[in-house]
Amino acid sequence: MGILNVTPDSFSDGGRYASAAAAADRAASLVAEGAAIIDVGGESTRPGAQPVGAAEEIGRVVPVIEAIVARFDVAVSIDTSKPEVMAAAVDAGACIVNDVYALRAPGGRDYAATAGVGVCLMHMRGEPRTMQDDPHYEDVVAEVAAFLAAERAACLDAGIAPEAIVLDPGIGFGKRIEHNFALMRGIAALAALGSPVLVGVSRKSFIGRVLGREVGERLYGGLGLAALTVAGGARIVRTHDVAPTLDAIRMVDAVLQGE
Ligand code: 7PM
Repeated sequence: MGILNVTPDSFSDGGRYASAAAAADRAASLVAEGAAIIDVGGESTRPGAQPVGAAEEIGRVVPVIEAIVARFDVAVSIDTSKPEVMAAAVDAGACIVNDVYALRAPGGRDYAATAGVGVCLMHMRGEPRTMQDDPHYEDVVAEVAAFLAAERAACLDAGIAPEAIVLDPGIGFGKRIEHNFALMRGIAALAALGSPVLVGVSRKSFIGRVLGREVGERLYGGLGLAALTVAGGARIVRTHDVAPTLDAIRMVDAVLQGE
């Protein structure tokens, strides 16, 4: 899953791809590198970020999604928590909803069930503005697994198909570094819940903390984590750097498959 930020304040590539045409060019690169999914996001989920209105978010993402689906045979996911943005994005051609609130907003699950789209359910403790304020867990893997199992069950109850659901531990979302580490060691417990697991580690701050690297210098650290998590059972990796990530996980896959 290649990341395409269309936020003016995005930390890594949003500001530079503010227009729909430029964003579609960036999408072309992600597709050429081998992305199966392009994850389009119009609201920053960075810790401390201010929320964006639905109309503003729709205005950012819809032209980009339309341009991508017109040009490329690739799945588009919409990174949003607002049902009205989900609907506008799906009307524009998105087929997956990637929601850091796991469809908990009123109408979110019902919308996804009716639209028949894929859903990524991510664990987050708190909300982006405050989630990194002193998060605590007794057993982070067990608590995240219990949350994802409950949200998955709620989606099934709402009529979302089991094969439409992906689960995500939400690395960096309301977690200390030791929580992120435990979750990356514990992917198998999440994969055991019965849905494919997605992980997002690309360029995240804990890589910078361990290695002493700025955001543009975290690729190799992220590749190590992509390999680790795929070896642990993750099936989808959300990344800014598709080509190197695909090489890393294809090698892991080749070894584990024995061919
Ligand atoms: C600042 C801090 C800006 C963190 C952006 C981020 C995930 C996601 C994000 C993830 C899923 C980033 C994050 N991370 N969606 N959206 N899983 N499903 O590094 O880990 O891209 S935003």
